[in-house]
Amino acid sequence: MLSSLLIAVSLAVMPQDPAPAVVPAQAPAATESDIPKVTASRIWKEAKLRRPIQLVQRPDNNDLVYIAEQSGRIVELDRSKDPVTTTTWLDYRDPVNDQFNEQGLLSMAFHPKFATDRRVFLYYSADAPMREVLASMKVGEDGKPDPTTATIILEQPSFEWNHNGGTVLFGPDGMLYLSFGDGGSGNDPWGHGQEMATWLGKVIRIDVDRVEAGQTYSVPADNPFVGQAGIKPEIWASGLRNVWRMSFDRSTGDLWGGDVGQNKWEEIDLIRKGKNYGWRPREGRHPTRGVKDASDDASRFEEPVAEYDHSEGISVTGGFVYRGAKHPSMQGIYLYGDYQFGTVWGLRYDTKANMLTAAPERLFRKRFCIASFAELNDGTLLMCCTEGGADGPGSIYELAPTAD
Ligand SMILES: [Ca+2]
Repeated sequence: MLSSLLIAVSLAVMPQDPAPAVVPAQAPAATESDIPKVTASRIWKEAKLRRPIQLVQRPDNNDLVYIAEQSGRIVELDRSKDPVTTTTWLDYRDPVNDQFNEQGLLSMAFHPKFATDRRVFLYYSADAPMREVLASMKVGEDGKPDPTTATIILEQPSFEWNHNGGTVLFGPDGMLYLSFGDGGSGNDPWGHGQEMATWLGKVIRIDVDRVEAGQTYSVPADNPFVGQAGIKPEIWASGLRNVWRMSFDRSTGDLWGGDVGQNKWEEIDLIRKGKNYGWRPREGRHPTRGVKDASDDASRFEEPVAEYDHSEGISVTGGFVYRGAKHPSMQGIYLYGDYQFGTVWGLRYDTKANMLTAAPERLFRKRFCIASFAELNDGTLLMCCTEGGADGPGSIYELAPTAD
């Protein structure tokens, strides 16, 4: 996320990419946009937060929300109280390594059947050796995670401090999905995005419910590359640089992701089974230079749903499709933003016809850093932000149309 700026600066000496723009596979529909004006209002001002990087709600409780702070602390917020109350739900700052600004506790997810399966899943950076960890922990009778039940499901060694992904979440199929960055540095020097023998630069899909003795997960039989030599069978989609945030559309089941760009293009992708999203031969809809690959062969790659260049933002934060009942005019709109610029856009996309039905529209730009969007059980969309730059205090905002 935020290090896009650092990367962009550190790579300023590299030859600039003169790649010509290619025509998008599907041009935006030429209809008048029906995307309403949307604004963000701060909520829960009493909550004292530091670098909130994700907010999730328990599937079985509408009052309690959980806010993951990058340091490794998780805050439980009771929104049924007025004013809201917060308590430290888990202090995992010791196992979590947040030395550099893309490291830390990066994502969390409750088991979708949390009422009966009391596991919470954490994705975080660890040190010595530097690696990313997916772990689970049981929530005890006292309602808090019990660190003595922590189980490491998988680990991925880090090549660099940056591009660590990642979002952990469950699909409507009950499977666990996790996004890995390309291993870091800049311009994917190891070629991980296209290398199918690594999880780096991929979204993976695993089953944490049907697990044989001695294992921590199983590979679903319908994963796209099961049984293919030289390919990690956990891989669901490839050619991704650093999907910081992704989400499922609760209505259609589509997986949406924001793939953070190098120094030119930020992209929104519909992440589909077995598809290749082009990194590093391509950034957004554009071929890159300096790769031994058919970089102008767009047919091998899945094009983004939307993209924007670095005059409009430098680090995309994937959002959610709004499916709440409260704001009919926002229904079906995919909202996403830019971490560094604080801009939020909305678009509509027909995922069956594979075309935009409302081109990306800039809804607002505010002076905060958008670390994440969040979806409550009732479909309400929120944002986790830091004020006054990346190190400012954390705040939660609610997204709503200015008029319904
Ligand atoms: Ca791409």
